[in-house]
Amino acid sequence: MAIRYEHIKTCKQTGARIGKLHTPHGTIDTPIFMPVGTLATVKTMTPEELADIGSQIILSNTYHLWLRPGSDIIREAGGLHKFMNWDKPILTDSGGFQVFSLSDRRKIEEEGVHFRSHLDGSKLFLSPEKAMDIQHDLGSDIMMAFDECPPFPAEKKYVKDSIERTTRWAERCLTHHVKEGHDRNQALFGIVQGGEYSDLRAQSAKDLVAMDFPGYSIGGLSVGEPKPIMYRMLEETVPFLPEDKPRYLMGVGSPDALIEGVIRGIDMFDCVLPTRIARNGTTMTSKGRVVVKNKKFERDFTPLDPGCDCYTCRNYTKAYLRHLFKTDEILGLRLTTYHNLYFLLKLMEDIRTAILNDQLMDFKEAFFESYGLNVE
Ligand code: PRF
Ligand code: ZN
Repeated sequence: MAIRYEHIKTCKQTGARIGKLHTPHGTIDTPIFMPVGTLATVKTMTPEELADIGSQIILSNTYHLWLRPGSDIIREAGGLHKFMNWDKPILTDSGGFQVFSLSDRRKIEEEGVHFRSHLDGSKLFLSPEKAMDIQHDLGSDIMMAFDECPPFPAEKKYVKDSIERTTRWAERCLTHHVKEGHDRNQALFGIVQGGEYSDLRAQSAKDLVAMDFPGYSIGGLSVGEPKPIMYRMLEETVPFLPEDKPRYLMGVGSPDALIEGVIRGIDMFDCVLPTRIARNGTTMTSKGRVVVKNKKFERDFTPLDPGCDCYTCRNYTKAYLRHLFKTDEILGLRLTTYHNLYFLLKLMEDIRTAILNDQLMDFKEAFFESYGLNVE
């Protein structure tokens, strides 16, 4: 077994849990947020900086790295860890979701998905076996099964056919993964789908759990549905997942959803949100979002978040950040990205401490009071 989940404690106030996930590249504390490094780089951040702010694991993408530079090149480099100089754990997504979100023309067949490259329009084909082969080349610690993420909303009949195919694909992924002999070094997660339909979520979860994956992802959420639906789907999915395996909610990273997800039993999250909004000058602070380009900061010589002790907040003012963004200076992107990641990683650390002290509900109320309830 490539990974092992060690349960540490369950919060008496909420039922949220803390644990440790042991992987081939080290142990991570859960619940955890994973910064996104789609193209083998978390945009603007060096791996040393990522480690400095407490990143324990990052996410990267099969689809993008397959196209550029090519998974053969990463294999020849000695794997993704060596290629990008990051020696802590890496999780890779399978490409399924990226094919559905980036490519307009695609055809789903039982064998796999035919689609066109979002770069040059060339014809491509991705299958469960291919998605495994690419992730074997990348050498990630945790790999994702090849799934279909239906859009929201979608007809129930469509979603039912889709989860059944996703389950068959998951079986093919597992078979190929084990046959190639990579299951001792790389852990393969199954991905629960089912749209907004509780019974389909339950069916998807049960079918995948019967295959005994070392961890389970929850996909198909945060795709445009209202947040109460996402929270209800978590409540109706998590009870079907084993207690001794990690649970990963894919593509979720707003502070409120992180807290609500942890309360519902989630251990792992990833999202481009903190890094993407940072690059257009939007930051997350203890008092809610701050848009640094705002005219009102022209002469504001105070830090972004006076309560934050990150490098950006210790050394720079809002007026300076605003100036960097107004003049398109690269340092601006680096400083806001640094702060946003620091903020979310610190939030996860505070959540873990609150669980340890059986105080996560109190923490949630205090956080929302300060951050504002109408968020993201
Ligand atoms: N499937 C995969 N990756 C994903 C998702 C999914 O459903 C989502 C949905 N939020 C984000 N990333 N494979
Ligand atoms: Zn800061």
